[in-house]
Amino acid sequence: MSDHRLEPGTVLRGSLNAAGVRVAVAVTRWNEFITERLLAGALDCLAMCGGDVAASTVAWCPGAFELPTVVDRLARSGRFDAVVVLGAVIRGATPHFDYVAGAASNGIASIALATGVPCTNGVLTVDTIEQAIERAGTKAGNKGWEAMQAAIETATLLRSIEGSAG
Ligand code: INI
Repeated sequence: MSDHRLEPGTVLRGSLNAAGVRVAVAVTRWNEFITERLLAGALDCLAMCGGDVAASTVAWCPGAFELPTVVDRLARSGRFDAVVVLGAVIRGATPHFDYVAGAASNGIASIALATGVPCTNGVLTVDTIEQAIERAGTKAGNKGWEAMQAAIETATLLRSIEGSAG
């Protein structure tokens, strides 16, 4: 029996219903003062979307440079529908920032494409600690929350595509 749902004109959307969505979070110990708030925001979002916080996996990584290695292992494990990646890279006086931030974001994007597992980017790249604080649950929202929301929406969208394939 053919399935018509991926024919031209099809509109598919993800949802923010996290019931049954298996999530892992990779988070850095570097700038933990910030990243613990990103993690709290992410788990708060998961709970508000009906996800199982107690069943989710949280992997604490040394720094943002190590995130891709850990994210790759989590994504390839087959145990997760999405991996949420959290960190904070704060610019210093040397080019180190650019190498660390670039390695993290390029790595996350490559892993998501290579594995087909949504890996969402909640790694702050900012010039100052104040900018990090603003994005970790104060006046500019919480990027951990946003990364979890994107993970749930993308994972459920992929399910909907798979459920639509004839
Ligand atoms: N790691 C971060 O996660 N954030 C930073 O701001 C940072 N700075 O500024 O250096 C940082 N460096 C450590 C890096 O991620 C690695 O852990 C380290 O280079 C060892 O590989």
